[in-house]
Amino acid sequence: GQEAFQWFYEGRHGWWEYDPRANADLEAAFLAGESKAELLIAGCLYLIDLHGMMQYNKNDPGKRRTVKRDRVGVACKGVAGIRPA
Ligand code: V3L
Repeated sequence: GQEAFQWFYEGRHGWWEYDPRANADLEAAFLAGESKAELLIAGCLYLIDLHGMMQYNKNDPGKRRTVKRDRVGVACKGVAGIRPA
């Protein structure tokens, strides 16, 4: 079927959706079979390990977050730090 997928990163007690542009970049890299993607998010460079399913802050790789690819519409905290109104 035509399932749609969304990428999420870990917050405190829940998941945040990546913003639409970052999500599109991650999905394209994933579908191309790439092992990693680099994203510039709010002036910060992040490495996303698409096999290990982990996001690393390139300025401080100790700052890492679990990521997941899940169905569009699953429960989450909001989009890229913005909670629903
Ligand atoms: N997209 C947007 N902002 C991000 C991302 C991302 N992929 N990764 C990190 N940040 P770090 P709670 C998050 C932000 O990992 O209450 C949430 O979006 C990150 O924002 O050390 O813990 C919320 O805005 C953080 O502010 O590089 O669930 C906020 O945390 C900053 O970059 C609180 O969320 C440093 O993260």
